[in-house]
Amino acid sequence: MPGTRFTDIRRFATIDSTNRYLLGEARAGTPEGAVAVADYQSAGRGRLGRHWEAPPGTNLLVSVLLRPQVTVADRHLVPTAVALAAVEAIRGFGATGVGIKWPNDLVAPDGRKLAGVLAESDLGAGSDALAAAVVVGIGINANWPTDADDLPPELTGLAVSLRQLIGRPVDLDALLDAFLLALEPRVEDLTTATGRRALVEELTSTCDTLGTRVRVELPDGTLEGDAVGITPEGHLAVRTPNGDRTVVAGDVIHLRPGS
Ligand code: BT5
Repeated sequence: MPGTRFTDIRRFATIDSTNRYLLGEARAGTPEGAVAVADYQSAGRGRLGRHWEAPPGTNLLVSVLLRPQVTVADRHLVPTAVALAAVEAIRGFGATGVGIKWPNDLVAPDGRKLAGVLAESDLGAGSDALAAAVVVGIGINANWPTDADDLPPELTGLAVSLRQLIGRPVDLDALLDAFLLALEPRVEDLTTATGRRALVEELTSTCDTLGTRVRVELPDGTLEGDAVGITPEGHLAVRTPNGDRTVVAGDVIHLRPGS
């Protein structure tokens, strides 16, 4: 994509996972900016060992290789930058009301999932944390599902496509271009304190989680409360009967509007 760092775009008809591929490339020293796009993934990865589904040729399945100059503490903003870029691209196609379910899912106004983001790091041996690679993949449901009957039982009522939201088929190349163009300035933002503040502000204004009652699955248990804010670091503030808690990472479930 001219005018961006994303000039090395590698296209695959079929691959196991664009994230897996780019992590291998990162270890081999491929510079920042490499992009992998697939028509089909035979082992598309979600978080925590889950799977990402998309029939061949229907959706945007893309990963980018970044070597962000951020400290480990700010690394969670890398997938945030990707999610925000995807929101801008999707809005450019005319979809309204698309928001982010903290931290990185894109959801329609009714809560159905439109896109998911997976960041994987390669800190490497002896890791110079500042130079380490991060591969961020995103699956955007562009043309699948076409309608509510089109989904396997486990995704029924949970997934939605851009095509369903705007009522017309989506050109995947145009969506990829719009996404990479929107991503470039946000990757730049990662490198300065002002830029990172802008990303957190944008996340705050785009985040559907705020004001809802949430259940958060944490590594050491479950937390339930009202999502009341995004901290300056981009973490989720949750008000519980036992006081306010800051969630740095976790799986969030929206229960209902907050009390
Ligand atoms: C995610 O995981 O949402 C991250 C998905 C990242 C996929 C991209 S595609 C390009 C790149 N290469 C990869 O191999 N992966 C990345 P998570 O939050 O764990 O959500 C996974 C869950 O979402 C699954 O367990 C299903 O319940 C659901 N799911 C699977 N496919 C879906 C789809 N197309 N739309 C909506 N939900 C889906």
